[in-house]
This record gives sequence, structure tokens and C-alpha cells, in this order.
Amino acid sequence: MTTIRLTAAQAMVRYLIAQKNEEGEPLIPGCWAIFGHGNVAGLGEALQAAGDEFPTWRGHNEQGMAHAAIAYAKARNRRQAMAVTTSIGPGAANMVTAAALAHVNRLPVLLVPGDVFANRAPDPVLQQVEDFEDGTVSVNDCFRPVSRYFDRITRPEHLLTALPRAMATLTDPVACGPVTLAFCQDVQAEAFDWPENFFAQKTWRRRRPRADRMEVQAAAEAILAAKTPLIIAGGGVHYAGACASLAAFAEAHGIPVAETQAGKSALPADHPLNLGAIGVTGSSAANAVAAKADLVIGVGTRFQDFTTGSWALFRNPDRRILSINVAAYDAMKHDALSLVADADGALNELSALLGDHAATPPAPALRAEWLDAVAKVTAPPAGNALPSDAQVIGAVQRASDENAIVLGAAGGLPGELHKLWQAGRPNGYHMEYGFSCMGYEIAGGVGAKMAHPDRDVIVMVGDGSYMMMNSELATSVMLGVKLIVVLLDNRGFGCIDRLQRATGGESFNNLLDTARHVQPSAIDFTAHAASMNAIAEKVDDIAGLEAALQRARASDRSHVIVIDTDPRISTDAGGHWWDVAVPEVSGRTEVRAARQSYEQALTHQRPAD
Ligand SMILES: Cc1ncc(C[n+]2csc(CCOP(=O)(O)OP(=O)(O)O)c2C)c(N)n1
Ligand SMILES: [Mg+2]
Repeated sequence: MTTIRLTAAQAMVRYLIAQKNEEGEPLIPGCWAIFGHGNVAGLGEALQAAGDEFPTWRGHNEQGMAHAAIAYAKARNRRQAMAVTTSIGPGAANMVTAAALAHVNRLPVLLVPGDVFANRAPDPVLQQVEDFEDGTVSVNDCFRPVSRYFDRITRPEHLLTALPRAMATLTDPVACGPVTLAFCQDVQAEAFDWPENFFAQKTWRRRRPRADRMEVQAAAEAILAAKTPLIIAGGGVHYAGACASLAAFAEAHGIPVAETQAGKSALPADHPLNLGAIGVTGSSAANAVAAKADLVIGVGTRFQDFTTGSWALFRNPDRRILSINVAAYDAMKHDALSLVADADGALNELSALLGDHAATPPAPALRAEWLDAVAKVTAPPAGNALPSDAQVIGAVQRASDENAIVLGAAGGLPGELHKLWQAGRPNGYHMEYGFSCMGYEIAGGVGAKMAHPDRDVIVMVGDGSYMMMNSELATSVMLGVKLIVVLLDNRGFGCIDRLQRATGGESFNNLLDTARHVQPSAIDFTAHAASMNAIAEKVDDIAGLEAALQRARASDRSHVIVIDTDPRISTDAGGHWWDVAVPEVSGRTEVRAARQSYEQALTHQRPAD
């Protein structure tokens, strides 16, 4: 057997370079890195030597780097995944939130935090957490519950089994998610004689599991029996590459489609069968059809509470749920009729079984009414009052082309965008709403733009999220990864303040002015963004925003536009109740009233299905 003598870190990099996806692209196109003593000498040396063959990108915050990596994978429909390496201790711990984000969203990312010395010679090393009862624990154990595959590399030859398992997880449609290889720092630097064939080029094909014959038959029968079926398209439609099959299926069988946050843009917004967003932040059209549907057909959806209106949305007493999902875990939720399969294959197989069967789609007026409501709330304001998020969204929509990618994660914007954004083509809508993690937006924008350098990436972010994490704006400037950032400054956590008041609470600790303070908060966002060498400007109104967006599209680097908005307004039209537990006893009459309506609303919930 021919062997090659390399350090474990050099072997990891060499192995990663040799992995391809079925398009022939690098499966792992490069690595984000912030070094410390836990990875600089070992992995740092190996990454430097790899040069352009395996690019290393330096971020400013470990969580931010991982957000960029995860957004890249999402924007590439899970066809590729980036690696992220950190030092031990705080560098690694900073990345745990991002691991959870990737886990919830089922997105692939290869996390390589450094770990303490396997030989324990310098024990305890700087930044080492010491467990009094368990000598094997390190900070990296925090990754276990938020990783789909976790391994600790305490000997070089562990990579011979760990790396193939890591790739198998990243490319498996069901297990897909974060992989953590905690890499002991002494092991990274240790040499080993590796079998040469370990580094042979390998292609990882996407598995597309076919449906079970009985399940697909039962699913077809359920559709044949349904009078008012509704399809709910989730993120799995994108990841399975099933957008075209979904359109064909809906058209052939007369079944309308509603979209989840992850599923949005599966059908173009102007498709006559696209009823728009479903659920808590849904359109009136989709939610009206959902309330009456006798068969709810989930395609690639996890049925999270925003989709189901906390399971109070589907109110037809005879309704059934059919769940087409590659993961049995999702397909059996709420006693659904399960169809475990790749979405693309399943839709085509079902279609063949259905023949020329077609249901009667809902009257076009439902869709038209909703589009009227959208036009009303997104139109420019008449007077000079502070604009709403919806009016800002209208301006962004008017100023962007159909290739634009609008990106967001937390605050009031995801709900408004879900309802109102008219997506032109698949992947034009990038919303991280599995974890809805404040601070994803700018870092995520970097990953989305790296995935689609030829499309405008428009990051829409609230002041709260911007303050939580903005440092990858400097990374975007440094790497020439241009973002258009629209920063909506409503002076605080507007959506949580609205939720607080809606549950009977008093405005408290959300908006900056209602938080304990000595000096009123005054943040100069333009100066802040400009200090990171981005182009930054503040606009006075919607007309100013539209003009600035044109300048931003022509800019040669990241361009931040700040606009003051009204924290009190969100779109009333559409939407659905959401289960947020209201206190059972309280000194506030408003809370007692809210509790009464809450108990009333709970009567529509069907958690026991
Ligand atoms: C990391 C994280 N912390 C807390 C929350 C809870 N949370 C959701 S939205 C929000 C406020 C966001 O403020 P901002 O970005 O200004 O948006 P706005 O609500 O004003 O539209 C908070 C605190 C979260 N989603 N993520
Ligand atoms: Mg805000």
C-alpha cells in the first residue's frame, strides 16, 4: 500500500479538496477560519499551504462565519457546504448557536473547532473547561445535541472513518445538517502515514429515495377522495429540486399551493395557483383555503407552528394531513398519512397515479383580493409619517429585478416579507426562519452572495438584529462580496414590543425608550457602517429609499441604507393566531383580558391529533 506522510490537519484539507458533488463542483468549496492556539499551528499551516485550491476566508466572529457558511449551503440548495474552523474554548463556543441554526434548518455545514490536547500533557490548557467528574468533557461537547454527526479526533487515524461519515451526513437528504469534528490541537500537528487512496477524488451523489408502493397508493387515494385539497410547499421542495414538478403537479391536478417561509419562491408569485404565504404570517387567500381544506398536503415541510397557526389553522373537522417528506420523522407528524420519499420523485409518481384527475381550484377572486391588500400596504405613504416595514418592502420590491435575492431572519421583517414579497424565481427569497436568529442577516448575506455572485443580495435587517451582529459587513467589504443592506431603524425590538402589548403587557424593555437608561440611546448607524468601509447613507423617506437603492445597485461594494420606521405598525391583512402563552393570573386588567381571548383561541387548537 502506498502511503503519504502528512499531519492530520494536512490530511483533512487534502481529503476535503478531493470531495465533489454530482455536478462535479467541490463539495466543500473552502473554509472560514478564525485562528487561536487551538488551530493556528495545525490547521492554519495546512490551510495556508492549500492556497487557492482550498480558499480560506477570515471572518470577524465565529458565529458570523458559520452563518455565512450555512447561508451559502441554503442558497446552493444543499448542493455544497462550507467548512468553518475555530480555536478552542470561546471561539468554539461562539459557534454553537450557529450549529443549532443549521440543525433546525436542516442545512449542511462542516464545523471544525479545535479541541484540548489529546495527550493531556499541558492539562489544563488555556481556555479549557474542567469537568470535576468527567475527564473527557470539553466545551465542544456543547455541539453534541446540535450536530447531526459529532466526533472528537483524538488520534490522526480517526479521520479515516470520521471524514467519510461527515461527508455522508452532509449529503444525506434526511440526516443533512451540521457536522462537528472536534480536532484536538496536538493531533492536528501529528504526522501519520495515510493510504494514498484515501485522497482519491470521490463524487457524492444525492440520494433520491423512491416512495413505498403502499404509501404512494394510499396518498393517491387520499387525493382522489379530496374535494378541497391544498398543497403546502416547504423548504424540501427547493432542496429536492422539485419546483418545476410542483408547478406541473398543481396545474395537472388543480390543487392550489401555499408556501412556508422556507418554501417561498417554489412557485413564482404570479402563478395563478400560488395562494402565497401560509399560517401566522400568511395571506388571506392561503389561510382561507387552509381553514376549509379537507386534505392538507405538506411537501417538504416540518409543519412548525408558524405554518400550522400552532395547529389551529386547519379547521375542517374532517381534514386529513398527507405529508410528503424525505424524513420519516417529519412525514408522521400529527398522525399524517405519510409518504416518505424525495419530493420530486414522489410528486411525479403520484401524478402518474392520479391520471387526469383534477380538483376544482379556489376562485381566482381570493388571490386577487389578497394582491389588492398587498398593493395597498406596500404603496408609498401619502403624508410624511414614518413609513411602515411594508412600505419599505414595497420600495425594495420596486427597485429590484426578478433575480434579486431578498434575505432576512428575525424581527418584524420575516412576517412582513413572507406575506408581501413577490418572489420572481426560486431562491429569490432567503429567510432563515427555522431558528429566526437575530444576527444571521448580514453574515448570511455574505454566504448567499458567494453562492450567487451575479444576483443582487438585498439584506433587510432591523436595528436590533444589526446591533446583535454586524461585523461580517467588514468581511463583505474585504472579500468584495457586495451586499445591499436596508436597515430599518424603529429604535428597538419592535415586533416583540407588539407581541408584549398584544398579550396584555405594558411596553417594557423592548423599545430603547422603554428600556432602563440614563442616556437615551442614540446610534448613528451610517457612521457605524461607514467605519467598516461600507458605503452608507440615511434616507428620509420612501422616495429617498428608492433612489438610494438604485445607487446601491450600482455601487462597487457593500452599501448600507438606513431608514427610520414606525415600530407600531405591522400588516393586519392576512395572518393567523399564534400560540404565545398568556399569564393565567396577573394584576393587569389588560393581561386578564388577553388571557380570556387566549383561552378562547385555544379551543381551535388540535394538538392531540
Ligand atoms: C438571537 C436572538 N435573540 C432574541 C430573539 C428574540 N427576538 C426576535 S425578534 C427580536 C427583536 C428584533 O429587533 P429588530 O431587529 O430591530 O426588528 P424589529 O422587531 O424592530 O422589526 C427579538 C429580541 C431572537 N430571535 N434571536
Ligand atoms: Mg427594530
